[in-house]
Amino acid sequence: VTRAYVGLGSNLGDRERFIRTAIEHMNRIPESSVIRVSSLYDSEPAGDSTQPRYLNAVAVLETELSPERVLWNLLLIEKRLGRERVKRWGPRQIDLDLLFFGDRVIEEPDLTVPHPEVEHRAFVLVPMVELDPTFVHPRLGVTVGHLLRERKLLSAVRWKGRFWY
Ligand code: A4P
Ligand code: MG
Repeated sequence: VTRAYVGLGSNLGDRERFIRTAIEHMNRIPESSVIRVSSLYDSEPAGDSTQPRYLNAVAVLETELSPERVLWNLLLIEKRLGRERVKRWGPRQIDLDLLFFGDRVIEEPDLTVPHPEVEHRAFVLVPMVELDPTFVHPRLGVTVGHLLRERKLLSAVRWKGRFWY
């Protein structure tokens, strides 16, 4: 069994509801279960800064599936929740990113793990540190706690309360 970390983001409509529904769907992925969810964080949009603010969280998924299979299931959930893919880094009801898959490093055409933006994003690092500050980024070889301190990204996210799961 592997611990996968999944980043959830929403910046259209009822953001909290999209995140909650996505977690429920994730818990129904075969041979997998959501064991923890971070708090919710309100964050400045990265990429296109004219889009609305995001609500972000990170969930821990324990799974027996392969990383490819987990990603496939995440993409299916995005589709079910009616995500319209307009543009890269643009607004969306729900975006699910496979941030980490245990200590695996994967470079495939359709799957890069750890997610390549992890170390630049407070809305990923802050919830990761909340879940486990000692988690080691397998490509960079340092903990997420270290990355967050070193990169001084904290100002870009606001704590929005615990996620009751
Ligand atoms: N893909 C490859 N590796 C992965 C991975 N580790 N996790 C491929 C998920 N997908 C991965 O993704 C396009 C393709 O990436 C997938 O089909 C998969 O095969 P996408 O979700 O359709 O495209 P995207 O999300 O628009 O682009 P991208 O590059 O994935 O962007 P990000 O990194 O997901 O960023 N600002 C704030 N504050 N909060 C956010 O959550 N999110 C984004 C999206 C931009 N700005 C944000 C936030
Ligand atoms: Mg994405």
